[in-house]
Amino acid sequence: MQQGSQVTAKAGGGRLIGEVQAKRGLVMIGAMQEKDSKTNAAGGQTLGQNAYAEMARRIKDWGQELGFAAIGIAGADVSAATPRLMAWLALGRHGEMDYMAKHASLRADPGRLLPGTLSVISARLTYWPEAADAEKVLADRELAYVSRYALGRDYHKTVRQRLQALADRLRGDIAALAPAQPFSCRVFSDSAPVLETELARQSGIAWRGKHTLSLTRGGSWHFLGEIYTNLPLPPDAPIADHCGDCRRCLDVCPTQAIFAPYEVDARRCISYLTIELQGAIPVDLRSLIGNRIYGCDDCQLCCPWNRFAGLGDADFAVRNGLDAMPLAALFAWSEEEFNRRLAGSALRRIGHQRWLRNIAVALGNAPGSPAIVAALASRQDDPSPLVREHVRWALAQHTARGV
Ligand code: B12
Ligand code: SF4
Ligand code: SF4
Repeated sequence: MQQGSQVTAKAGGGRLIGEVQAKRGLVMIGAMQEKDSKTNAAGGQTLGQNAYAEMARRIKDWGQELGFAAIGIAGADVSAATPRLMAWLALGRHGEMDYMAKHASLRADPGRLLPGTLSVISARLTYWPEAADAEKVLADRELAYVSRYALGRDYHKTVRQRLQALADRLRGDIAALAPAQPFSCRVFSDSAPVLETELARQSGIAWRGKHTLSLTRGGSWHFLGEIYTNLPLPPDAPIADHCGDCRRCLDVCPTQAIFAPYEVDARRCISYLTIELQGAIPVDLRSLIGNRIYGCDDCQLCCPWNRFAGLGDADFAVRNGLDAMPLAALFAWSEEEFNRRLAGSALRRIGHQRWLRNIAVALGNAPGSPAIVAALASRQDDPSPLVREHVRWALAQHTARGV
């Protein structure tokens, strides 16, 4: 918690310092600019290479002030990764995530998503919260395991708000340095067809782990976000991959969703089954889900690089005691309670019905105490056929075990 608070204090308190530094930077750049500027067709001044290099340095400083763990710059060409994306889609590994296939061409070409994009500012925001020990919660089958990224505030909004603040500073910088320079930008965090991991890799803020997630020497407990812009910023170099011979993430995955290094079949991933899948969870995978009711962290919990991870941003601090709640208590939440308690949380995205579906599966995997069986029995006549079917399956597990 302490470390997380420090990050936020820096993000807030740094804003003033940042403004002073930014103004100071403008004076220096203004002086430099005479040497490093061009006149465009309209007769206005635009920036030269050195000025863009200086600007890239300022963007990284502002990013740090806003609480980002790292900022890097990539070009707008992701063609190295697109054949694998297309192959993954062709093999149907995206399952029901139609948006992955529907917007593949936009994902494959940043210039189609935002015309004129020349550079991508890629950012990492860390989230590991101070919470109950993850391994202990996973081992206690009466408790619900919620992925550590989803215990606090919904990251989509938080990351984009911070990136927007960064984009606003950039806009101010451009307006002061070269008012004739046309400026366009858009911010994203898991909110549009963007190949985020590939851009993070290219920008040098992470390498791609064998679990396919972005990874650093400080671990993988971070979110990614981007600013697409028409500015020709100088790209950073990718960093080396440090997975080496390790294959722990492949070996621990409960459903063998990582069936080869860098190959995830989403249809088997617990994150997909508990968050993305709309309908029934395939019966053969239910017992492998254990007590994970929203997402899964196993391929990251086992990763040696996460031993070096510190606490993340305070915005992702645990809410509602969700880090170690009894399954039976969560199963009793009415729809009104679910919506009220989870306002502002990513969990709310799945809706009450799928929430109950997931908890029913976990209760079916829990030890057969009378309290667990009674909790399940209380929803035998739930109005939702989806919930009823999962409750029936869960009760049958207990019957088969002789409870
Ligand atoms: C769809 C999606 C999912 C799907 C599919 C996951 C997947 N691995 O593709 C599901 C629902 C399963 C999922 C789960 C999770 N997700 Co997700 N997901 C996404 C999303 C929206 C798109 C990812 C994507 O494009 N997948 C398609 C595949 C084809 O692309 P790819 O993984 O980049 O790599 C492929 C190729 O490019 C190729 N490849 C590329 N380079 C190289 C290099 C070499 C050498 C090789 C061999 C191959 C190779 O290999 C793959 C083909 O199989 C991104 C956000 C975004 N817009 O990018 C978040 C994102 C990747 N997810 C995120 C998170 C946090 C998760 C979970 C950890 C959540 C959880 N705790 O439950 C899990 C982790 C599961 C896992 N091991 O991937 C974060 C990751 C942050 C981080 N540290 O990396 C992201 C970036 C969202 C964000 N903005 O923060 N996710
Ligand atoms: S999130 Fe869980 S199920 Fe998905 S790939 Fe990682 S370990 Fe496997
Ligand atoms: S567990 Fe090992 S192979 Fe998997 S991402 Fe971490 S270092 Fe790489």
